[in-house]
Amino acid sequence: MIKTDLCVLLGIDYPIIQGGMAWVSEAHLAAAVSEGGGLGIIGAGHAPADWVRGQIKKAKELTKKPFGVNVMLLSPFANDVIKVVLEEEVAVVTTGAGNPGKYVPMLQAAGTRVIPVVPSVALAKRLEQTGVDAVIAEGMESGGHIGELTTMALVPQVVDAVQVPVIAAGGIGDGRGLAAVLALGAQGVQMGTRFVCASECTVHPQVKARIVKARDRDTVVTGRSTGHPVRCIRNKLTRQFEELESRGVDLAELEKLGAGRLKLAMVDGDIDYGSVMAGQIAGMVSRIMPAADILKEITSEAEEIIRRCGRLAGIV
Ligand code: TUI
Repeated sequence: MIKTDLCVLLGIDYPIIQGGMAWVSEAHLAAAVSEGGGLGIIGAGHAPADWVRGQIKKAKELTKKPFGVNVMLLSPFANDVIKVVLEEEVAVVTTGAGNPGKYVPMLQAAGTRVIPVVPSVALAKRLEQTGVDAVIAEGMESGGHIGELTTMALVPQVVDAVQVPVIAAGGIGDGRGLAAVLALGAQGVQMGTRFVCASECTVHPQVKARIVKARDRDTVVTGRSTGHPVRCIRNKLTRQFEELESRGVDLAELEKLGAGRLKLAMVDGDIDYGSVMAGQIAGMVSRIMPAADILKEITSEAEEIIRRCGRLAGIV
């Protein structure tokens, strides 16, 4: 059994957090991951605060174990979502796509664990000063909105720079990934794409099928010119986006093309013209299985690898 400080900090059995993905990770997935012994996360995305409150209440009905909410800081509703999280006494808040510094004191005061995603050493150090409980160092192998560094390069540099536990994200889809980032000094992993393919995930079945079919080079990054690079599975939409970006069209036109596309894919199942956000490990996901089995499979694989590495190092 792999137990790290992160398991103690969060009261979970496995050092595995499920990424809080907009339009994907709602109460059912979050509760299934938490019930299975990981940390499930409701992804607030751009949703209004009332929707988030409804999902929190549903998750509380489905599990008595701790779960979290991801606050996407580009959302116009981020302030209101934080208020709801405080009122509902959610155990953990993860943040993405920005600096959550101004929210940390109020969340800490309420006893909520705060774990921001950081794409750089600089932001990790700045946020450590504000009192965050851990950081998620997310490499550009991830799906969705990404930074510049790879997980392999980012994680050890963040580990060296901060005292708080570091959770690795981006490019991790199985036990080999978990073992690898433990070797880099991480205390756990966050996985998104692998959990999109959990049986309990309510995303449109076309999205799960597309991920299962994906090969290694099927994701692309668009939006570098807008300052908001996003990794998705290549399709008709990403080709249109690339074409507009190569013509150097203005930001407003690109934003117009992107509007509503994540919901179109994840809820309506349009995998041609919707934004099928997924990480580079999509090519490694070969089947849909219950969240609890994903957690067990990954940790037992990692244990076996660590044992094998121990034998290689002459440790019996
Ligand atoms: O947030 C994510 N992934 C996301 S959010 C999202 S919704 C969206 N849709 C369209 C355009 C943009 C977003 C889809 N996927 N991952 C965590 C993450 N956070 N990745 C990178 C960052 C990040 C970037 C800059 C965190 C902090 C940051 O700070 C900048 C600053 O203010 O210092």
